Amino acid sequence: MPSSDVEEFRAILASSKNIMIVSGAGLSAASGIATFRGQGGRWRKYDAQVLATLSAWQENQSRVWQFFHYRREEVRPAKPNEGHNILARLCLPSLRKAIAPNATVVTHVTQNIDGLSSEALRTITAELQHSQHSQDASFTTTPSSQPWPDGQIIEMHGNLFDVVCTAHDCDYRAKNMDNPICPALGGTEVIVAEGNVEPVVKRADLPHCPECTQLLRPDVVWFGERPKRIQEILDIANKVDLCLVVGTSSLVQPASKLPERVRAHGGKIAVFNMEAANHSDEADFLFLGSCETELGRVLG
Ligand code: BV8
Ligand code: ZN
Repeated sequence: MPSSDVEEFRAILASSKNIMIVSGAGLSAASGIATFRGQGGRWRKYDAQVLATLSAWQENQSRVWQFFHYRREEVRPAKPNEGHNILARLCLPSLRKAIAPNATVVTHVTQNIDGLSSEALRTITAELQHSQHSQDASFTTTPSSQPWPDGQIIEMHGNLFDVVCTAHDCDYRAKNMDNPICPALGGTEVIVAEGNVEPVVKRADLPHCPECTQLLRPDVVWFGERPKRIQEILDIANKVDLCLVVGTSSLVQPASKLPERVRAHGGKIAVFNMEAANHSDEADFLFLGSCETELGRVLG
């Protein structure tokens, strides 16, 4: 039976050396981004999961690009919330030393493709560097003896604003912040959701590679595709002594299997979720509630 004892958890956090965070859509909910399985996880008449698949792409690239254009523009105005900021501070040695003084490697593996965790870390790092320039340089860097960099955010399912060329012999990939990403997609997100009033954007008008003119696709990991940097993630998980599982239904593999890998060698698991989720009954700690408030209350 998982504990919800804050002092017990803080003692484990204080003694942990290698910490992994595994986050999901619940971390970004307070930033106004629909979760996958909550009531917001639908677009027109389609289930978001159905559209996040290679077969949906092969069947109708226009519909998939309209879906991703819709999500790009849903995410664009969103800002990191306090949950993102607390996890970003845990990635920075000088900001975590009061609660995790022994941590030498913190890795944030996010299933989210909204980029908000990376944005929070960039912002807080810049603020820290700015303040360090006015004080001593206690902004430490990772000791070279470390097997992995400290404070990494790994977007294991990619990022909504990354595109990649579909041509097998072209290696074009890029960050693309254009709104709309191509003129033909502009405005399609406002088509009402009857579902059968679906604009058809011609393939020729979808985003194309500037290098080889072939079709571009969102550089995200669809169901059935290999998650990014998965071997590195699995290698790190083998050495983790505390895994924080934040805002995820823990239904999607291989992300949902990471805590099991941590527990296999005696690492501890702490779940922060609005409700009990898959595997949360096997966790060492379970803190139920909104992660944007629970993380602050529990981590101190
Ligand atoms: C792979 C990018 C092989 C695209 C996504 C049968 C059985 C088991 C597994 C499989 C199976 N058939 C196929 C599989 C494998 C499959 C899979 O797991 N399917 C599931 C559905 C059964 N996985 C794959 O295909 C993966 N690839 O396995 O390749 C491989 C493996 C290893 C090594 C080499 C090769 C690829 C999966 C990636 C799919 N792409 N996203 C896009 O976004 O469009 S997944 C997508 O769905 C998200 O990225 C996310 O990962 C997932 C949604 O999950 P959550 O983030 O958990 O969101 P959800 O809404 O479900 O839950 C939110 C939670 O937050 C809820 O619990 C809620 O209560 C809580 N919450 C809400 N608000 C708050 C909150 N908590 C706290 N505070 C709040 N405020
Ligand atoms: Zn190309």
